[in-house]
Amino acid sequence: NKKAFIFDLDGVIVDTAKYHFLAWQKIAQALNINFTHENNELLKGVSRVRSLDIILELGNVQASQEDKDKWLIQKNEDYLSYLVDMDESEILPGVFKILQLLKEKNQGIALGSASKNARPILEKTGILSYFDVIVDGNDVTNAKPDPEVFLKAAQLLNIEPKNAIVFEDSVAGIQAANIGEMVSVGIGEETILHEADYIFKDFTEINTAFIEKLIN
Ligand code: B16
Ligand code: MG
Repeated sequence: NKKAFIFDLDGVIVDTAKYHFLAWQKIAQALNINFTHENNELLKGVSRVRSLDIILELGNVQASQEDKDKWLIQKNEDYLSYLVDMDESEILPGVFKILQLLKEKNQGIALGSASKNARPILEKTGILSYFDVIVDGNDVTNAKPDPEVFLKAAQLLNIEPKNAIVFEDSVAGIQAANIGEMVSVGIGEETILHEADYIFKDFTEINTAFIEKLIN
């Protein structure tokens, strides 16, 4: 059976959260807002615009749209500067093996990410060619937990939502998969991702038998 395997990007394929953190921290510092690693968890899977709002709320800072637009541009320029040196060594453990296995088994492979920088990241890390379909922050109007990004990906693969499997590291992403009536696989901590149908620490914990079970 052909299924749709939909991967989130940040936290699933690569750990770009550390670069998002550095770039947001610069903005926060300039505004005298204390922004910690713990706060950064709140930004996972969340859009760029919403991320800024969360940071401003943390610091109780009100700002004009003009200022916000300026900071959004600054943040992204700084973030992109961290991506310059990215290569395939940044692909998280076990990801290549799973992609290879899915290709061998003729499965549909899609990206479903909130990021507007998804394509260059996949290119730089050398895995773009594995993906039949890419749906990212440039293609959707509703952010996770709205299932739009995953529904679009399944539709482009011509596969029904119930035959789609979503790999996600964020709570909002797991909720999006569940609302879309897809199979949700959490990658990360069980305590955080308990709403997922299945949970693994990382892809090295996912074996061939599990993938075969999903396919059949
Ligand atoms: P950008 P994902 C998300 O990626 C990140 O988790 C989130 O922290 C970030 O704000 C968002 O992408 C937007 O990214 O600024 O590059 O458009 O987990 O949905 O792959
Ligand atoms: Mg993510």
